[in-house]
Amino acid sequence: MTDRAAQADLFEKQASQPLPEGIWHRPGLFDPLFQADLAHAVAEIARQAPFTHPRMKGKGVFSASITNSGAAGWWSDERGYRYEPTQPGTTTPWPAMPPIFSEAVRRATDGTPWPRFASDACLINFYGPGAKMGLHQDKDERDFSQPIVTVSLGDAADFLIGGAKRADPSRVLRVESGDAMLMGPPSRMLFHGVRKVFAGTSPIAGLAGRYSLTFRKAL
Ligand SMILES: O=C(O)CCC(=O)C(=O)O
Repeated sequence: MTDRAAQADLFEKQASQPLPEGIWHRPGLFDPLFQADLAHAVAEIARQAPFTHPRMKGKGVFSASITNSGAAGWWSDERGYRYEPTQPGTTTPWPAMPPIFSEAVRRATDGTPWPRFASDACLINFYGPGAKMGLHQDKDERDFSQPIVTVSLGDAADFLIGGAKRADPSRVLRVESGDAMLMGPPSRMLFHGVRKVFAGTSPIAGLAGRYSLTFRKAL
């Protein structure tokens, strides 16, 4: 068996295993109309706070481009990772979270252990051709008892769920437009990333690529 076939075989076996406690994958939670409305809301945010490829602390830039909405926006440059109350280099706040974002979070957390999750920061990643995100932990927030809620829009992607250490084995989960994904305790600090985005699979008219809306309690 080739390495690639062995990996595909492993991923297929993993797909039938239960997810770690605290990880909730809610496929198809949002219908096509709601997805289109979310995508419009993202376009409006991007009009006020354009997508950019953030710089890494070391060399290089992220392959996904980002913008933010809410009281605080996640940012990265030579000073490192952090949340910023205004768009970097300006005194302009990030665009406020539109009501449809709060509604998405409400629906995503309904029936989970975190029904009252109140997000103050939405990081929006855009994955164009070839973009991905390496394994990392989300640790720039103050309260790790709060979950991370991610909504996928556009192209499907392979999401990686690793362990508590970067070198731990990871499993892959296919996420599609309209899915919600929650990472809460005891899995809040697991390494995770995006291995591949499947270009051309977006069901949303006018969206070529993938948005992930990552709601967090940052402050
Ligand atoms: O795009 C995704 O689904 C994951 C995004 C992510 O891990 C992050 O922004 O930290």
